[in-house]
Amino acid sequence: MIQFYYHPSPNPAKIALFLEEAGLPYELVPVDTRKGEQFKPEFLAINPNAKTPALTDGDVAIFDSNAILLYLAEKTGQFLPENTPKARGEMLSWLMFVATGIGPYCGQAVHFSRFAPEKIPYAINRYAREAERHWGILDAQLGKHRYMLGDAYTLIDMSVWGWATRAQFALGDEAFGKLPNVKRHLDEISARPAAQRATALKDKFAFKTEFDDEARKFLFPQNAHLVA
Ligand SMILES: N[C@@H](CCC(=O)N[C@@H](CS)C(=O)NCC(=O)O)C(=O)O
Repeated sequence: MIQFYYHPSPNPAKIALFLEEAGLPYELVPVDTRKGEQFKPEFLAINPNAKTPALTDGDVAIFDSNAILLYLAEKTGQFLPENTPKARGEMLSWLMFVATGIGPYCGQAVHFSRFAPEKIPYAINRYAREAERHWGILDAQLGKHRYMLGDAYTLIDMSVWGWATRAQFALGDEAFGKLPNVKRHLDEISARPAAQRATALKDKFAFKTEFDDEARKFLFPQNAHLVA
């Protein structure tokens, strides 16, 4: 039985969607990152990076959302493009683009605009503009095709969906005005029954919602030495 280490945030959402789409049986294991559960030794043994999502499958332990998506797609043979060098090249390019562009730049855009104790215009501008630029590239791709790789719904669409659900939080309420194709793609996927089940997982546990000093200590441990 797969064990899925979960927190209701964008990267775990991708895996929730895949598991629900594929109909794979799994046990949901909550990791309340605002309470520091990502630093428990038993979780670090699965993900030394101390972040969600992670997954175990028998003797397999795998972390990083896009690696997990590829693992599950290869395991099930589902939501993959055709097995040609051209199609695999495109798939890997977009998978890494979401992993290294969309996720980190959205994360830092949110951090500097909403959570950083000092409002630093240079950092806010740098990450907001780069996040917008990355989303613009996805919007252009989705302007050419219904889905990221063409006519078929694949793991890349799931990877994009995880972050598209939070695009307005990262880029501001007006974000979709400039991203009509991303919005159309988000709405279509969010209406799928599997996406609704994936979204509902957050209600299975009482995750901490307060963003208090304890949460800040666990989410931003690198700042401990800055506090007077
Ligand atoms: N590259 C990782 C990033 C994982 C990540 O940043 N996860 C966030 C939730 S979306 C998290 O667990 N944050 C808690 C923390 O940073 O302590 C992935 O794609 O899985």
